[in-house]
Amino acid sequence: MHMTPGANEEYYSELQSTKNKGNVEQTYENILGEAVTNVKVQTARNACGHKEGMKPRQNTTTDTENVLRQEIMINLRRMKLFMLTAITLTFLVAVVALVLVTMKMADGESSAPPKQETKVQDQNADDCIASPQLCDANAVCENIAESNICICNPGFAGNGKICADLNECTMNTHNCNANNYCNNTLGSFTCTCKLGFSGNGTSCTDIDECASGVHACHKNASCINTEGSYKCSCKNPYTGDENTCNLAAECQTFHNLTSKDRSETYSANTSGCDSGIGPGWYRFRGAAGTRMPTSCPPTRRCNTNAPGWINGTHPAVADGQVSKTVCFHWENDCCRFSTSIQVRNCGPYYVYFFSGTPGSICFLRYCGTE
Ligand SMILES: [Ca+2]
Repeated sequence: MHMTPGANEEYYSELQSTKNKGNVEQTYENILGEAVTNVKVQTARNACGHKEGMKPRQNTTTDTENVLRQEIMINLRRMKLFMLTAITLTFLVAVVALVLVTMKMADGESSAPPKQETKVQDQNADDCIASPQLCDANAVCENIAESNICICNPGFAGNGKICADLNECTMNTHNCNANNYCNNTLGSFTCTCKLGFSGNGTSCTDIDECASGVHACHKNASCINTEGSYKCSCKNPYTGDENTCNLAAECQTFHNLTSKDRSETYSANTSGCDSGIGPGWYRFRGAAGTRMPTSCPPTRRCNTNAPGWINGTHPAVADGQVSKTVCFHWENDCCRFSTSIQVRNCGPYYVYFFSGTPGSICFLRYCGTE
């Protein structure tokens, strides 16, 4: 290529126009080499012109070449700086793009439709927390697949939105034992020892009111402990209830048999007859003795033919009113006749309930003895 020194600007423009192309540095080298060559050619031509009479311009050519070289080098440095800047910017842009892509992907993952279960759970969790009124106050809100549900607390029953207390006592689902009272409470129940039992509610034992002396039995009554309570039983010969025990009526009201001829030792006459005695309670007193004999007396005693005696023993006070057999001795038979009577031991004495004699025949009599 033939170039004049003034054509350097064109090459410089060409250089500028090609700086955006690939292999810029090589291009510059090529341009630089070509420019130098052109300068050398021009210098040679100037030399020829010198030969042709023109004054040679050796120093000027060298200066121009140096200026051009320096300018090209400056531009080359600028180009390198530009390239470095471009590469740096490209790298930064790439990094920023990568960050944005990463953030986008992360955001995409979080915003992408999650698994159904997770979504439901999150939504449900929000519902349970954000809207606790969805469930009854006595229910819990739980997350399950598809939707949240309300479950009544133990001790309650219902659909979760409305929960009603269960009465364990009436439903008989409590665990109170037979000695406990079941007390229904909201959502539960308690056990309380029944009256007559002591304990902590779950273990209750009977109180022995008789042994502890907390009973209310009468002084003439016996205290009998029972499971959960106690009973009072009037001591014989007392009768009544647990609060009042009085002497048995037959011990208070009776007929007195006091004649001497009623004694089993009496044998003067035999005309006595008790076919019409009673009915009523009788007590032997005075000359008649204190009670009936319990062994077979001889016949014709007690002012009668067949004297009556008790075949057996007298009752104790504690025995109360008892039935006894009275035998009448006749014709060598100690119990030729017999009848049943009532006897009570009144403590200091006995009373007997007589009502005639067997067959209402004569002559039979109830006899006394000491
Ligand atoms: Ca008791």
